[in-house]
Amino acid sequence: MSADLVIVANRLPVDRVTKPDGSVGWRRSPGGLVTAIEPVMRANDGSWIGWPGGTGPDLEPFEADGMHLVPIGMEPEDVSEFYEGFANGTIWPLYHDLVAKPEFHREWWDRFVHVNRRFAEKAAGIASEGGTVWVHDYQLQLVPQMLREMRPDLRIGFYLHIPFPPAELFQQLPWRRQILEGLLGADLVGFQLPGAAQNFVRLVRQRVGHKTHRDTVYLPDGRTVTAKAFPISIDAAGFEQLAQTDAVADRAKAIREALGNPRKIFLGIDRLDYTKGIYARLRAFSELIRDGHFDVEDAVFVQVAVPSREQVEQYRILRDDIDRLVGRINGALGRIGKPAISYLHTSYPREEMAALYRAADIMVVTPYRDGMNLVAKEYVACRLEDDGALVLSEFAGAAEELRQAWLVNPYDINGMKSALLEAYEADDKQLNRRMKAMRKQIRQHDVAAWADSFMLDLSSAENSTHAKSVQPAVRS
Ligand code: GDG
Repeated sequence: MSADLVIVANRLPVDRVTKPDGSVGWRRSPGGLVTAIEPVMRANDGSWIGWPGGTGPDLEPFEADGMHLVPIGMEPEDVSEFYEGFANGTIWPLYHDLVAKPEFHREWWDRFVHVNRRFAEKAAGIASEGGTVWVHDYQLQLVPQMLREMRPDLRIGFYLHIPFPPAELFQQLPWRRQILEGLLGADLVGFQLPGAAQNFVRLVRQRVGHKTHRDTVYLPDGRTVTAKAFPISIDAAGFEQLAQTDAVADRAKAIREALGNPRKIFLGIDRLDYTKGIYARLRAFSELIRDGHFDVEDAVFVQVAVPSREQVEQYRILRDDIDRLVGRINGALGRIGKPAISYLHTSYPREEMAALYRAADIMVVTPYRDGMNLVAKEYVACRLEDDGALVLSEFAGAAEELRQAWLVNPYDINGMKSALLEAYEADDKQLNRRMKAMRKQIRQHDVAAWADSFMLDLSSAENSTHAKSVQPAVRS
């Protein structure tokens, strides 16, 4: 079986579930990436290569939700050295402005090379002659070059979902040249923001010595590589429809009631990750209560922290730090039945997320660095009445589009306090004006537009002599 379009991502778009009778099944994972890519996959009869989670040998390819899925198995050492090690202990903090200290271990790097090669070999084995392969994210930055060496006939695209750091930070990486060369195997390298694409081109010029002009890199063999921004988005219409359902509206009301119908509900929803700035935002909120700007009868902060990367030490430390902070704040400021912070360390179905977005008056998104941040966009899409306030970090990619949010520097606690208070006190007219503008932006730049524009640019890449063109997605 060969495919004209192959998606290669660290994870498959489904999660393994054990049914009540003990048999194993697959459930589509809720992420935005699946929604984004699915229509293009269908239009091209594509295949998706990825890790199904857990450990064990490669399983047989299978169909799920109408998609052809090709699992890559991982050994325990792959998980600890490739996934938790090099991907999440080296690259992740390095690419997020060193919010945590990256660790550099040679054995992690060796494993990273080994696992990237297995992904590349799998893709080389199933892509049709002249087909297109779209590789995703920081775990697989070596795949484009490996794949090009195996299959020069392919058109290869790469998209980085997280930030790409400035040269001053990237420089630290002992394997900086190999990563740059890995990415240069692609015809098109996509980033969230123009600044990231510029960082990449500058590094290629300085470190690899290739000629560059604006967004184009000229390789000695005559090939060119384009580096460009494609800001990712959400299925805006899908979220809007979901938010409109009676079930979600009823649930939003029930949430408000369960919280004691406070005047204002603040909300944070994040993977429990040290880049997301959860600690500082909870401190800022609690100080507003302590300083007497409002009290726990008026306002509550609902913080959903979705469990993430729990085997990585820095994530365990973060979890303990947040647990302690929430305990301290609630102990000092809460009253019986009225905590200042309602803290939930769990994940929820999409419907519950939409209900939380509808229930919340002030959405607080304060990462120290974030590629885009889809939660901010989802909140905006769910505000059917054009009300509600968004407090958003300047350092989230989304801040480049959502200019009408209350933009904050997450390192500046006093600045965050002022913004939270302004959002709390804003009148309906002001909220309405800001939210209307943000909703228009999200509607016009949804995830379908993102995927289409990437595929369009990729299909016009001129390098691969035999490459076939890929069909854009057919959408209703
Ligand atoms: C990376 C980059 C970039 C979260 N909790 C639940 C749940 N979610 C969904 C949200 C949202 C997604 O997960 C999270 O996306 P973010 O963009 O906020 O953050 P990362 O996970 O760090 O994503 C980021 C993104 O890739 C895309 O390129 O924007 O910068 O770091 O869609 O709704 N969904 C459900 N239950 C949960 O409990 N169903």
